[in-house]
Amino acid sequence: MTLKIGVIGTGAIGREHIHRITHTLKGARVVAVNDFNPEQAHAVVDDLGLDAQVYASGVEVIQAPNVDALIVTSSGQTHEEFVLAAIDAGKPVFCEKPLAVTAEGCRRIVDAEMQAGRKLVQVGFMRRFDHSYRQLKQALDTDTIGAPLILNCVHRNPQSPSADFSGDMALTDSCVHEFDVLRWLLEDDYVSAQVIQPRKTRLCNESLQDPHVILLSTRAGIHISIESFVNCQYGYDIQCQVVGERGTASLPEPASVSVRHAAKLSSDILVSWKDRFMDAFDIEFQEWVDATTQGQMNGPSAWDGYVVAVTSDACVKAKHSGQIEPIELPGRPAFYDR
Ligand code: NAD
Ligand code: ISE
Repeated sequence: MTLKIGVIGTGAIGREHIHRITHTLKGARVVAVNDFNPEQAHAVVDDLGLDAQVYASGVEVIQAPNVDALIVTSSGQTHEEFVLAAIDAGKPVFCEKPLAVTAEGCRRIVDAEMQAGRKLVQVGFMRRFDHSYRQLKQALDTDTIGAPLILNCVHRNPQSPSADFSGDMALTDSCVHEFDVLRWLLEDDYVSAQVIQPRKTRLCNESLQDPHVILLSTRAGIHISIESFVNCQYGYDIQCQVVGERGTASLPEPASVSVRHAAKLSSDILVSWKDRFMDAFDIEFQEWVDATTQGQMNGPSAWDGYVVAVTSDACVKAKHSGQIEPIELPGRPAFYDR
């Protein structure tokens, strides 16, 4: 069976995902698209050689009778409306992060999904599908370094990821990937957050605080430090080191040829999330297509999207209060037990 997909949002990542479904993955086909900018949607259909209809609105894509499942890759503030409409139509939906721009919005999605009585939502936290994070998790799961005590993490982008990247987006848009992948890695939840605002780089928009240091504590008492630096200039650099009782384990660096030349030893650093996580996106979507075709939903859930939103809200509060802020989560509903 071929899963027939409707895509809402044909911007940077929408186009990437349409390309991978059409040209790399198996078992799915994009049959319907929409974007706020219809010319762009038509251009994507033409450029990628799709046999797909361009609809005038996202809701029409969701309701199209030949669409089995949805991918929502429009701007973050539109996600809640489209995910709720997909749940209402009883159709599985893959939503890029953030699931919604507020924790309340994520909670409305959680409640609607539970009301529907069936898991329909997956959130685009692709790092869980990345080979290097999976290797790191295996090292922890097999108790190689003993119990984790401290995590030192780095999330650096060469420049602000978009023209509208402002205020607290380092916490609500960028570090959401750490907030998700670290609780998956540790199988733990956060209990408090503190945000430090170091000396600002001069190499970005003056109104932006960059970098940030985010300090999280978990239920088990693990201390996590995340450096977020979205204008680091030199490349796209994701690091994670776990300090355990008997040793340390670090995320493997992306493979690159090691060059010895002119009295220097060098290797490449990637510059974009598209390249750093290309394989992770492919695995994420192939697993989603396969599971959805079988009526299952196994990836990061609406509950995971909600927990991340509660965490980023606490970080925003901590940044502005200068205090250590609690992260208070209600108990996970049995509906989301794995
Ligand atoms: P983008 O601005 O390039 O594309 C967003 C598109 O959504 C635009 O084409 C815009 O016209 C369209 N749009 C806006 N409102 C709409 C509406 N109401 N209906 C239909 N289309 C609408 O942004 P992007 O970089 O592609 O990001 C899109 C989403 O993907 C964001 O939520 C972003 O956080 C997420 N993202 C995730 C990753 C990742 O690593 N997982 C990377 C980049 C972006
Ligand atoms: C972007 O939206 C992503 O999701 C990237 O993975 C992240 O590195 C970047 O900071 C975000 O803005």
